[in-house]
Amino acid sequence: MVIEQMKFVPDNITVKKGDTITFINKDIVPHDITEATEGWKSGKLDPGSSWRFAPQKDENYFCSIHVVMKGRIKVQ
Ligand SMILES: [Cu+2]
Repeated sequence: MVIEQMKFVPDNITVKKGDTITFINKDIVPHDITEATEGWKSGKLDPGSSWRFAPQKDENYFCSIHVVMKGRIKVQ
């Protein structure tokens, strides 16, 4: 999935347990992925960089740099 124009695209996805998601920052500014309840972070994702994540359960996340950016992962 990608981050572009200040949005996670798609911002709501369903994956199977064991799947790995790759976030690619196609924007011109840095972003991060911050989990909403546990607070862990991807670390800053500079433009053009990517981050891989294998969710084990449903996650709500946002960008701590731009807190209006939000997304949800559902794990089946
Ligand atoms: Cu951001």
